Amino acid sequence: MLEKRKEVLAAFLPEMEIKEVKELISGHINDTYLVKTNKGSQYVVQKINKDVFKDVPGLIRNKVLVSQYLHLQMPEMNEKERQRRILTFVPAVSGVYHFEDDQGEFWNAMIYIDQSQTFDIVHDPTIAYEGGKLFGEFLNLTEGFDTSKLIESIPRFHDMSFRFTQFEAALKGASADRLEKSASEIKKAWMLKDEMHILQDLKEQGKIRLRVTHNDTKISNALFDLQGRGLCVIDTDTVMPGIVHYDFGDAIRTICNSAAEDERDLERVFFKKDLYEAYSLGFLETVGTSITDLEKKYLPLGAKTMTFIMALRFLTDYLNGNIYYKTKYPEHNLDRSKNQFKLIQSFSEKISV
Ligand code: GN1
Ligand code: MG
Repeated sequence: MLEKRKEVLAAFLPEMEIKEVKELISGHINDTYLVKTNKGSQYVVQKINKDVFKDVPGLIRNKVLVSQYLHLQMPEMNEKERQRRILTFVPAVSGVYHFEDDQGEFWNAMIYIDQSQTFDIVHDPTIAYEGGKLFGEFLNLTEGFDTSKLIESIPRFHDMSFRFTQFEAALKGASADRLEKSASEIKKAWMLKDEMHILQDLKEQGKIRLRVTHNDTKISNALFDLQGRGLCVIDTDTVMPGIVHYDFGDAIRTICNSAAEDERDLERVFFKKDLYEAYSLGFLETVGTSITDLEKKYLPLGAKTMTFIMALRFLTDYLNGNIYYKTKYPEHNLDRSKNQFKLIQSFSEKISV
């Protein structure tokens, strides 16, 4: 627990008295804490998972560079306002933005944005619309950022060929029991393979361009104010070069699911078209002219592809014996995968790609 890690707190918040440290249960990868000081200021302090991210200082540099760039894109606001709209990282006393502890773990810190809320499940089209505006704005404002300044925090993160290679390796190593329990999902993965390569082919042919993308735009990575207006895009660990379809698609995957990503009762999992329309409206409003007609045409396929890639990754992790995502029970990843395949089926009944 972070409260016992005085050296971490001292690295980011020297000479501050800590009043409270609370773990924030969010995400499948990192350990995240809310730290309150006696002076009333609040911070998020995070240990970044170094098994998942091989170059954590590089990842933190990515996040800081993109945040600083975004701050420059909103000159009309004062600093306090900007700190509610854009993540603001706190440097360690050493002057860099990461701290390496004596166990070789890496930490980073940022200003906590209070008076805010997140959603795991969306019911209200206004929230979908506001979420669309927020992620569209992120893409629009980062359009001019030079992607050669960014490292790939996870190489080939949304690369379909790579994810299939991992899947095939997992199939070879999986136990008979796991293979049997996931037989139906394995079949579905193979059936969709060609279609799921279309966007990657367009990218590789240079028809869809690389730009800064967030790459983890699940709706719980969007902060809203208490009135439900979009506030800030958070969890920028995976900002790196990508295509707009990754961000559009991952948001749709999570907003338009009637249930949570790991809901086991598949009767309750279906695609909500009204939320799709509301999100798309907001997204197109703010992404503006930073996307081309061709990119626009392929947005629905982006939604299907991103839902698929998560289904495939959850399935792969299940076959591997749950080594990547945090899980609460042995079949958790398989349930997530089934859920995502069900969502694809329901999506396909309602949206043509
Ligand atoms: C992971 O850590 P978190 O929960 O923000 C994953 C995403 C998946 C997501 C599924 C680095 O994100 O790619 O979409 O779980 N992040 C990484 O909920 O693998
Ligand atoms: Mg994340």
